[in-house]
Amino acid sequence: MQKNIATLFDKTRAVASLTGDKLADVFSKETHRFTITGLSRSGKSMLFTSLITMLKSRSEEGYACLPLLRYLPPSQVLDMQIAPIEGYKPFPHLDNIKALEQGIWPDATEEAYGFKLIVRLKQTASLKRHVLPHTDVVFEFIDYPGEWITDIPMLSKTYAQWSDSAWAQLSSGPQQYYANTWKAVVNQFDFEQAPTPERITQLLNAYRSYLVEAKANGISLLQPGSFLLESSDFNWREFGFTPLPSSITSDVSHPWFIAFNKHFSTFQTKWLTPLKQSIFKETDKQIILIDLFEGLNHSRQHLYQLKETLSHLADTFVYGQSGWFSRTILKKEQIGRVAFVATKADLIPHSQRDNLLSLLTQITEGARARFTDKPIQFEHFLVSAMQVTDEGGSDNAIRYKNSEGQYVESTFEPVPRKLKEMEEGSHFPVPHVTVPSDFKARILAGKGIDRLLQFLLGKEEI
Ligand SMILES: Nc1nc2c(ncn2[C@@H]2O[C@H](COP(=O)(O)OP(=O)(O)OP(=O)(O)O)[C@@H](O)[C@H]2O)c(=O)[nH]1
Ligand SMILES: [Mg+2]
Repeated sequence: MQKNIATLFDKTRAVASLTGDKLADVFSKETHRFTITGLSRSGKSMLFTSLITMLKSRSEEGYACLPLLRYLPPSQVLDMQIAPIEGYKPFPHLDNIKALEQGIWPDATEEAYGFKLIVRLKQTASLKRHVLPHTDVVFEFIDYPGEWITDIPMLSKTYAQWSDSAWAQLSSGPQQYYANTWKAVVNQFDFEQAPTPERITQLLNAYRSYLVEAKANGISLLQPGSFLLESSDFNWREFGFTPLPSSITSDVSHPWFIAFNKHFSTFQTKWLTPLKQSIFKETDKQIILIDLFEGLNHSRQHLYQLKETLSHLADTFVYGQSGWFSRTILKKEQIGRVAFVATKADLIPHSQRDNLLSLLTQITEGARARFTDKPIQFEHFLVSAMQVTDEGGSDNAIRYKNSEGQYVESTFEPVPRKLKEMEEGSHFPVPHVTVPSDFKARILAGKGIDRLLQFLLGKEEI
């Protein structure tokens, strides 16, 4: 471990040479926009925090900490700046670093943040079509609460369709075990009484309790995810709704149907439509972060449920960003590229990485199958925003500080390569790691971010 970190700090590390042509090719577009997509807790904010830390360290301290990033060699870069994006709150990088300094992980995201990375490049002969002495390349990144993404598919449904599908969904899979109280409330609820604000609140609170409990137990497809956030821009306390039994959703004259149908429509027009336009709009590349450890930690059924969620969101990942698909792929006749990234890969020993990658490939199967006839190329890879763990005494072991602050070593059974290899009723215990005090060096030692950047830059050779 020590050795790896030392290598990273070696300023003399050779950076592969670069010709101006390659550079012009990579930066033919001046602004690249990335919405790194991911369910709640998938690791978006930590990835952004690490990315900014790495880039700052690279530009301010001169460390070539992204050695594979050969398209942005320090000799070519005059300056790198992180700047806010108009209309977005600035990404709370310093708050996140302060939290890490105190040994705690950054807070879950509750609203949208943006930042842009402006890379000022030296002009080279082959870039002489530019008159200016330098070229600015702007990368825009948007961070948002993961709970928002699960709601986008609700845009294409009517209230009755959504309600019926939500009801079926909460009655199946591992989530059914958390839905019993909610169902009991509905069974006893008197829908003959008018839907007054008080009664709506009563029903809404019961449904929200289900969402909160299911989320705490590793369930990912929870709609509306926006209702899980305390401080939401959508006023769910006033315009909330819940699924209703099909005997009510099939009766368009039922007062409860009328009330919830109206609220659902407000949710679509006032919240989801602008959300899709501002956050899930066109981007240059699709990167989807996936946390496999929550599922591994719970059960095989949880992983199946995650697979179903990703398949359900496939349209949001690709077609939902229709601008991206039509502009980048159809018009330019390019191959679209979507990267599925398993995060927190430092939580398993190095020897298990291949197994994790194989499992990731199976988890994304359903999502990919939705696009078999489309010109989209999928890639899978593993990333750690921070290399929290160290290698253990054997191939199957890692060392880390546990929640009591003790430095411990854990030996792991192999990560299942396929879902069917995971036995019914078994689970794969994931270590509870704490933020280490040398977190900055461990951010710089994070794995896979350079490959991810390479992917963002659109080069084949990653
Ligand atoms: N070991 C390890 N843990 C990580 C890493 N990245 C994130 N985590 C853990 O995962 C948690 C969630 O990460 P976030 O980056 O906050 O996730 P998010 O996608 O922004 O989540 P929301 O804001 O809720 O949508 C963190 O609090 C850490 O506990 C990593 O690289 N390694
Ligand atoms: Mg976040």
